[in-house]
Amino acid sequence: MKIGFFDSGIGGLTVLHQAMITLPQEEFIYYADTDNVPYGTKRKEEVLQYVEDAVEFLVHQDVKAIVIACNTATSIAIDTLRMKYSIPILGMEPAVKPAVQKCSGKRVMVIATPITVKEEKLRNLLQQVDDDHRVDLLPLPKLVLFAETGNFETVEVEQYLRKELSEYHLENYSSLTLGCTHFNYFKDTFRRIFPPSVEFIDGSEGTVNHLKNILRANGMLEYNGPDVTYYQSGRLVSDQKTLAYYAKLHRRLDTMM
Ligand code: DGN
Repeated sequence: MKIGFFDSGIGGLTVLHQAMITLPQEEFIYYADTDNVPYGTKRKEEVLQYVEDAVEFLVHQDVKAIVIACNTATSIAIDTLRMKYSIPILGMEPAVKPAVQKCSGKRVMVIATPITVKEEKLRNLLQQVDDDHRVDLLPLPKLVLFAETGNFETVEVEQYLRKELSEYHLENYSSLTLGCTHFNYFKDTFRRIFPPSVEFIDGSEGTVNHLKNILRANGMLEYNGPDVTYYQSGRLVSDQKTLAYYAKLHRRLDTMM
């Protein structure tokens, strides 16, 4: 069975990319809601409806798990989706906790869409992990559209970011948390703007590792996907019984790691 990935546009591809590296045996379906991108500046109720429609579509493709590879959609819809469906539904979360843990007395900047910044989900997370009020939240509403129009490494993008960041003393920050999956496309531009000591943190790896753990715990990891072709003494193995046996061995090895 396949794993469904969803985002308003190309942002979630950055998470899918990570998943393809970590889970090379799996098959994926990627759903981009290109008719309705961007979400981050729309009304909450409207976004909830778009997300519910997309997830319904993926569920009908008979996926075994869904990754909401969008922080904005996660903030608004994850609780509703989890109540509605029994398959694992994973979301994104700005990686604030690791950022605060390793800030060594400096400040932490979190950038995201306006919805993610405003939503209760992020506020609750900050209450749990940001006792010393080290985190600054900055909405960057234009970046998603820049990404969707292929505007990545341009003067316009750099000027926009420099202007939005002009009020901040960037040398006071230990890290920049990318709280929107679209923002990964601008890492090179951020690198030019931020001092070299500022670390960039994004949530893709955390979400994908979580996905792997959930699939493993439910016995749903693939071991005989299209990427492995087996031979026995030069003969292609194509009979289902042997392939199933190899898959069983992989599963066994996996529990031993
Ligand atoms: N990629 C989405 C996120 O992580 O928040 C942005 C969605 C949008 O359309 N603004």
